[in-house]
Amino acid sequence: MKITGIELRRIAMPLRAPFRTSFGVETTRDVLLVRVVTPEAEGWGECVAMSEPRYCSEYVDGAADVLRRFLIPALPAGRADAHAVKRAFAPFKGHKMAKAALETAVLDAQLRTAGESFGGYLGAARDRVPCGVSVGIMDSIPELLDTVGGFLDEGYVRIKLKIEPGWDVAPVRAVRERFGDDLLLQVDANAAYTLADARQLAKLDAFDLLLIEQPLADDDMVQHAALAKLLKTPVCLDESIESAEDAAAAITLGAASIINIKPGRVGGYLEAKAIHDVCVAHGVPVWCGGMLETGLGRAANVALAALPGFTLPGDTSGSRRYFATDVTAPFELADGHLAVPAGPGLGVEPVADILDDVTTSTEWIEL
Ligand code: NPQ
Ligand code: MG
Repeated sequence: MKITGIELRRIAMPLRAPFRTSFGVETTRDVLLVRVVTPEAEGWGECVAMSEPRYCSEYVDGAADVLRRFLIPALPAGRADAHAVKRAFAPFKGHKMAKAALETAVLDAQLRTAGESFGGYLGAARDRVPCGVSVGIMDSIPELLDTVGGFLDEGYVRIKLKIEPGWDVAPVRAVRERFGDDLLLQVDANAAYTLADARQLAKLDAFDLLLIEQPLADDDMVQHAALAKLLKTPVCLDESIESAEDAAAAITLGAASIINIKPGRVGGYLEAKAIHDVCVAHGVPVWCGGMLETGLGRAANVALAALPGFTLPGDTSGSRRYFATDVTAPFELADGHLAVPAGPGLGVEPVADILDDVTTSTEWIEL
C-alpha cells in the first residue's frame, strides 16, 4: 500500500455538558484527526490527546508536531502496513497517542482496501458490546443522582463515577443506596490520591465496587501493589499502562488485577491487542476505556471491545453521551449495547458537511 499524502485536521467538538475529572474540566473536545490517502482507499485515525498535558504528558499541539516532524517522515516507503508502521515508529520514544492516530489511519486504509473490518482483523468474538458510562464530578449529590438516573434510563449497564479527595465515599454511598446492590458500579480517581489515603479508599470497600481505577500516580506501580493489599476493591490501572510490558509488570507486581485498555494511550490497536493477549494469558479481565472519541475513534474502540478478553463493560458510550452532533452517523445504544461496525475498516465515514463545520484547521502533507 503506497501512501500518497496525509491530512492533519483539527476539529473542535462542543461537549453537551462540561466533563469534570480530578485533573480538570473540559467543555470542548479538541481533536486531531489523521487522514491517510492511498490510491486504493483513505483511512482515518483519531488522536486522543487533550489540549493540555493533564491526563498524561501528551497534548494536541505536541502530537501534531511529532507527527509532522518525525512520524510521518519515518513512514515506510512503498509498502506500508500497520505492522511496518509500528516498527518504523519504535525508535522514537513515547508519543503513543500521536503514533496511535497515524497507525490507526494506516490500518483503516489497509483494511478498507482488503475489505475487512476492524472487528474481523482484531478477532472480535461478538457483534455487539455492553456499554458503560463515565460520570464526571458534580457540584452536588442530587445533581449526580439525576445524571446517573438519566444514564440508567438510556440503558447503560455499568456506571463509573469520577472521584477525587472530597468527592469519593459520599457520592458512591448515595448512588449505591439510590440505585441498589445490583448496579454495576466502579470509580476512577485519575491518579488523585497517594498511598497515605489508603484508609480513606478502604472505606469504598463497603460498596461492592467492580474496581477502583488509577487511584495513585501513573508512575507509582510499586505503591499500587502496596495499596492493592490494603483494599478489598480490585485495583485497575489506566494511565500506568502504556504497553504490553507495562501490563505484564503490573500483573507480576500485583499492582493491577484488572486493566483498562485505551488504544490511543498504548500506541494503537496492535499494542492494545497485545495487552489483551497478555491479560487473557494471566486470567486478568480487561475493558475498553474511552477518551471522548468522535464516531471515528469510537468505531474502532467498539470493535476492540468485542474481543473475548473484554469481560467487563467499557466506557464505550453512545455518541450523545458527549456530543449533540457526531462527525459520523451517531452510535446509539440498543438495549444497553453498541453494534460492532461490520463494514470494511472502521465501518463508518465522516459526514463531510458536519466535519467541515467543526474543522478549525487542515494541513496537507504530500508524500
Ligand atoms: C479516563 N475517560 O478513563 C478518561 C479520562 C478523560 C471517559 O472517563 C477530554 C478528553 C476530557 C479526554 C476527561 C473517561 C477527558 C478525556 C477524562 C479523558 O480516565
Ligand atoms: Mg481512567
